[in-house]
Amino acid sequence: MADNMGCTTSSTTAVESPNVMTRNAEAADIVNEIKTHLRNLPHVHARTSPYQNQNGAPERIKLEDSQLCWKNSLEGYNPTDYHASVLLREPKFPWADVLDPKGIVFNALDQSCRHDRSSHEGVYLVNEANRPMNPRGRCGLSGRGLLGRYGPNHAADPVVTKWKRGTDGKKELNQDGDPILEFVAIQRKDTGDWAIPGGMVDPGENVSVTLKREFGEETMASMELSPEDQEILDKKLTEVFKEGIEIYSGYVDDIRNTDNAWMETVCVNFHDEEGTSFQKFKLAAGDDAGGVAWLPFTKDIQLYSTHAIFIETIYKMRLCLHGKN
Ligand code: RP5
Repeated sequence: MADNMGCTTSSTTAVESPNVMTRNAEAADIVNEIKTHLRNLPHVHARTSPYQNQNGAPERIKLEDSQLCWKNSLEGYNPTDYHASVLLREPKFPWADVLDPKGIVFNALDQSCRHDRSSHEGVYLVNEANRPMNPRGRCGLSGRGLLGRYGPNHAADPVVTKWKRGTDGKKELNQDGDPILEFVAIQRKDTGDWAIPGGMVDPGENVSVTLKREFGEETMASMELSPEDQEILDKKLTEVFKEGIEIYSGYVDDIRNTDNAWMETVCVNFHDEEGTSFQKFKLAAGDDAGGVAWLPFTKDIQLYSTHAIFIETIYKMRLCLHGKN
């Protein structure tokens, strides 16, 4: 795989034919496009009201696209300051900041809690009250909402894919004559949406570990297994998660975002081209998930936050890399 796609090094071909190289370059372009697209897209989910679509939750100030940018002053903008009660409980949860952020150093790795306060988006603004400012602009609500950390709250999204195959092992085709991509999805308990089985990066944790851990917990109920079975599962996952392609790293338009706290993710695709390894996975919804399934990607698929854009990119990239055979 081409390095500029963020791929792990492949152990296979040493010399690639021109045809393969062209396809790799095209696939890299598809992946680069998503970043540009998402960077320029005004956030929408982060403006839905009431907060998290929950009855009784605070209302956000209604904002037009043209009113998001911090550089343009917005007279009378005085949003509700909201921190979910779970964040204010004593003793503090290790994953949550204290209410007053004045001692916190942003845009850097915070050694005190091993939380990375730097952003995939570059340096973000911090206001005079030492509150970080959402890199996509206003959300109509200040505070942290349901998010534990001021500034970026880092997640990782593993997208496990394979081609849909019939009982004869051949790829099934859609109406356009293209193969159908299936991915492992979970149904979120909080919103009921189907989503990529992603989750938060633990303090000091390497993203590659988060990807594997979250997939195990959410789609294989790894937390309910005995320590011996957990070890066996971990070995299996390490094997299939050896090679992935990074699709995106950056801001996520999540309904929990506020003016001062937001989600960011690293989305990585792990693909089973031959349909031999992931087939053996026994899916079982973990604690956080209401359901788990292999879902086929369709153009009109509705998923949590920007997850449908990630899957669409992966579909285009995989078609490009492997053709229609
Ligand atoms: C989304 O929230 C990310 O893309 C990731 O899928 C998810 C992480 O939050 P939890 O699932 O841990 O709530 O923004």
